[in-house]
Amino acid sequence: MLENVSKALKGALLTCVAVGVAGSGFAQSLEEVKTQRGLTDKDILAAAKTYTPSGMKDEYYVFSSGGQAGQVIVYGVPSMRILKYIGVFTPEPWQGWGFDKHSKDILAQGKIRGKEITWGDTHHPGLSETKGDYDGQYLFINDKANPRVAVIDLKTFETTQIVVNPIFKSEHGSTIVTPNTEYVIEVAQYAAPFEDKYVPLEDYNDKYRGGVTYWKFDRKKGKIDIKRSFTVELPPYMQDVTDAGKGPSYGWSFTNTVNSERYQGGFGNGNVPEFSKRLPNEAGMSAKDTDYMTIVNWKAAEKLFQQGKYKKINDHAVISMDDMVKANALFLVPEPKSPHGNDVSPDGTHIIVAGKLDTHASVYSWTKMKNMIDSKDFASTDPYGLPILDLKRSLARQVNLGLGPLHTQYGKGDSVYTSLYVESSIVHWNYKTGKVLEKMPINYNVGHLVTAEGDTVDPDGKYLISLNKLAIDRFLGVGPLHPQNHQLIDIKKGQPMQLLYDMPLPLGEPHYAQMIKADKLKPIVRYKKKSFKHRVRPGREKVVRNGNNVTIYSTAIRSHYSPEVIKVKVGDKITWHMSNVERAQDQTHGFTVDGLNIHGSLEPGETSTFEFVVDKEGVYPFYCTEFCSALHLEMTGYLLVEP
Ligand code: K7E
Ligand code: CUA
Repeated sequence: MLENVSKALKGALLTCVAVGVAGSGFAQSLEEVKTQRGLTDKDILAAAKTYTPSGMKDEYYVFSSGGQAGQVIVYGVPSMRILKYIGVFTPEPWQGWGFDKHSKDILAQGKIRGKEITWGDTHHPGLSETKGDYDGQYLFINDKANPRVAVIDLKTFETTQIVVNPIFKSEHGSTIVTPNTEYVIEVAQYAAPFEDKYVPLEDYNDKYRGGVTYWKFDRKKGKIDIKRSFTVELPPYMQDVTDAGKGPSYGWSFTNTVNSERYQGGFGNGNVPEFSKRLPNEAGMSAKDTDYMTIVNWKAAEKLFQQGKYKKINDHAVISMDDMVKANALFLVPEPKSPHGNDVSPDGTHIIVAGKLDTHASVYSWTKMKNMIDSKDFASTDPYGLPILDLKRSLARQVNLGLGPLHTQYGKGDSVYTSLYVESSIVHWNYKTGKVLEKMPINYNVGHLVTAEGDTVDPDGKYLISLNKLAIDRFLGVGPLHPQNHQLIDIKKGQPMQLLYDMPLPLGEPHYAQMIKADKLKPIVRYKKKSFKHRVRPGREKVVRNGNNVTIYSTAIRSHYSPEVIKVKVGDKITWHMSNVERAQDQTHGFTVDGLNIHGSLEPGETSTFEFVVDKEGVYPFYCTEFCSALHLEMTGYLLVEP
């Protein structure tokens, strides 16, 4: 330890030299800085482990949900430097996301029952996988509030598709990918009728439903193939966090299921008769000692789909519970009260479930459960005919971890880390022996955890991030709404966990994140010009009028637009194609026209299109919004609108 500290001190000293003003030597000695700022050796060590000098790059990318911001946050580890907010469900002006035709069209894919939705509640980003390993090609993200999933292309870090779930009214256990990204899994949360119609709560048991949707991913096209996707109908319980099986459990998915009481806010039809009608949901929904894990054989469901054994609801294929049960492909196993986290081990042999209201984590053995499934050895069935496996005989072990265990992440070997929401701690334990190894307090109230490559078949260990809900006293005050706090923790094997860094996140409430080796990603630095249908070549700029329709073909390059003066008439329908004809890396030009709610961010090689009608005569300056050169202010022009 001491040796490490002195090494780190030396590293930090070297850094001091590097940042010192040339010729002036040390501004201050390391000892002076330590004294002045009240830092300990441990602090200096933590700093040296995260400090990333200018030009040095991070080892990992983190893709974090942006929560209610409806976006994805990208940052680097170990520096914790934010790299990007990817506009997904919410317009993002800097990127022009939601302000040009292309991005408006993608956002319009996310309309729900005809209504435009300009926010989202993103929870679980899912990186595409090949053989159970992150492959760095695509990222998926869900919207819990407005049941949708989005596809992000990691070559451009741009959202390329939004798919609305046609039958769910909310969702949560999404987006989970199967080991070869065959499917992107989306799971309903609050039971509701699949059809878009009113059904009284009295019919809850019969007509309200949960479900799990398997969105077929076409990797070549980089798109979800809606026609080859299907939903497995589930009882009107509340389905929750989900994980995909791998190795011996490949072909299966596992979903936590709460409110097996089917309680409905005290107005219900007597599903929990011992409760008076005045009890709130939180009591009625957690009345029973156990809930369920829902086990789905998606390979078998895929077969039923291919055989046409489904009915169409809102033009979407739904496989019935009955058909799934008949195909020996749908099961339940009890879980301790109000389970939340549900995490399949890297080798696919175990599933760790943590129930918020139980101090234990339950380690389920897939071998045991599969044996019971194969020999049709069931303890009972639920009211919908789903076979229920015996709880005790499904468990490998239960381990007492502490108060409010939530989510588990896998480290190296048999090491796992579980967040304890109520205790505000992280517990490190061995899921194969059940031994608790270490507990570490965090600040404060952790939700999910993320480890390096944690959801792959071969996690890296190394780093753990605690995705904390509260920050309370950790940062400078910014009013009653505090930032979230992502705490980076060193979990290198054989050493005690060490807190390295607190990062305030002032965007959304991130729920889950995934951490991927940086060298797996191959982002581009310029667009292939040919990929844009309306590309404008230098020298071919023009304005074409066809009746009331005016099409403008223009280019942008340092430091001018062509053309610079454009005359149109009031009421003209304008289609404005703009190509950034730069080759140089990072030479972005912006584009906006006064008062029309238009904004483009044109990266090198990119063509964007803006469509609008000017319904008032006048003089409309347009200009480049990105400080692109010394003559950036001069990158401007006039749109003259004649009466
Ligand atoms: Cu626990 Cu949406 Cu995964 Cu929040 S969820 S923490
Ligand atoms: Cu182009 Cu400023």
